[in-house]
Amino acid sequence: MRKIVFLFLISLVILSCSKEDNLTRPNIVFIMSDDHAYQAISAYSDRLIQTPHIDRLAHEGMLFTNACVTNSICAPSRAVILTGKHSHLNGKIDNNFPFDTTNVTFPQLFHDAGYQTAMFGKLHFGNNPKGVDEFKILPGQGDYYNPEFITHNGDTTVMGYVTDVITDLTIDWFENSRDKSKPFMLMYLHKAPHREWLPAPEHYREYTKKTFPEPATLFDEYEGREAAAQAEMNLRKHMTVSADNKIYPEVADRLGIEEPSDWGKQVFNQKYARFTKEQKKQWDEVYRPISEAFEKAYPEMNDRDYMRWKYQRYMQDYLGCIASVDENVGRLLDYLDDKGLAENTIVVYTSDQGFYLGEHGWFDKRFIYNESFKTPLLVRWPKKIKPGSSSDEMVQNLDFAQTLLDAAGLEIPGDMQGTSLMPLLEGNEEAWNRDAVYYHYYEYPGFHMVKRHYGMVTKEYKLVHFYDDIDTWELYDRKKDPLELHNEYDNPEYSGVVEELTANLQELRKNYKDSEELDQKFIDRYQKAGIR
Ligand code: SGN
Ligand code: CA
Repeated sequence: MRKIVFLFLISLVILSCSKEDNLTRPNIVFIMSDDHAYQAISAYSDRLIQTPHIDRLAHEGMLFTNACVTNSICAPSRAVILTGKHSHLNGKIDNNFPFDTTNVTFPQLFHDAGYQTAMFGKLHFGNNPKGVDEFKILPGQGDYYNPEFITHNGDTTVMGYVTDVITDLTIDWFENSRDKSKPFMLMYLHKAPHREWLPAPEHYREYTKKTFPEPATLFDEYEGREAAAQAEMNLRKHMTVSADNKIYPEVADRLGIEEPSDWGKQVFNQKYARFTKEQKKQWDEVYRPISEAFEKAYPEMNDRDYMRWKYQRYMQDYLGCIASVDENVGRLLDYLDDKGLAENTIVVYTSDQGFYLGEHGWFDKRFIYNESFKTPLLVRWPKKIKPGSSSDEMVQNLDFAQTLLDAAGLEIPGDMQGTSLMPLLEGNEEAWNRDAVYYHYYEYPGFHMVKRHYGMVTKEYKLVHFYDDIDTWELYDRKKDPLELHNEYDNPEYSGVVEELTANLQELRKNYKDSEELDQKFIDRYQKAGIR
């Protein structure tokens, strides 16, 4: 009898502990959008757009002004975030080859530790994310209008605009599927503002009327930067006037505009075909007159005029997409407030990488240059983070898994390669001693033709090696040359810096277990697959 009473008491203690744990362990809302440039968040800069809802996370939490990625492209970045390992170790070096599902991902660890886990929106790879109790994810890149979703119970199409729909699904999960006896780890992942930038009707009506300031480097000629000169990301030359700028294909044909391929017109037609009758009508009301005006103006445009026109069209649609993201982030934050969940929920806002908004004449990402290397990062956790704080430390998406595990008091696997950001979040900068980060991009040859490169970045300098079918080095003095227009690698004044940084870069590669053998292995992979 005594034994039974003892066992009963013990189980009572265990039960109340885990209940207590579940009440005190933080919830997590990990918000990530796709290709959201920090230049398009007003907490960073209000030159282009106001994003009051995303900014709330900075006002009520911490803004990281020097956050960056390890490999600036979608699926690889997501793999780094999930595994806490660099691309060369998790194996997902590019968007082409599949993700190795034997990798341990941080949602699995949360799941195993008793968290309720869910994922809604764009993952980009795989159709059965491990470690999540419930998911509704877009297949591949997904669609802006009337998107399809992959779910536990097969595929489903949801009518509406993707950013609104992903939020509806998320709030619906809170309302109907949440297990209140457990903490939750939710991944709320937007497709927007990915190319080809289709805003919601209320926002294209507004944004197509706006004019935006041009970046200082819109007409960059890439002097001293051979790899940059060879990339295919220039607004005038490589952005399609149909799919990207939404000029009806018959207008482009009448004007005799030669596109890089037929692809642009096909995509325009495919996207248009997805609209309902009402969506087509709304679209035509705004975009027909734009096409008509363009048809009149184009014959008089010189190259510079055409570049400027493309930049404006690009920004109108890109920023129109952001307006929906901001609005929907606001909806979710309000929901957390209403349900009394805000206090002990860590909310992270980030993007899978940064993006060029006309800087260097570009769109897209991939390069180690600032606009695509850096990524937005805002974190709110009222219990631990001082409102309105900021950090300019060099943190990476590589650190996210460890940070969240650490915040939840969970064990961190020894082979993860990042560092927990908890000391920074708690205002303890002295406990942070990273002075350089490592970067490695692989997807070449491929879309936009950005050469393979790796590099090291400190607060002062950036040293880069472009390799494979090119062998060039670049050095930037980040303080003197924030626009990264002057490659100082061959400047004798910097020879000491070059020598020191080259040695440090080799050391960094070694520490992260990257090597020339691995570089070659990944080149061979392309050879074998016939991609080159
Ligand atoms: C698509 C885009 C490219 C983009 C890649 C990768 N073209 O191919 O511009 O670089 O995706 O983007 S698109 O008009 O078809 O979208 S990523 O974010 O998935 O890495
Ligand atoms: Ca992306």
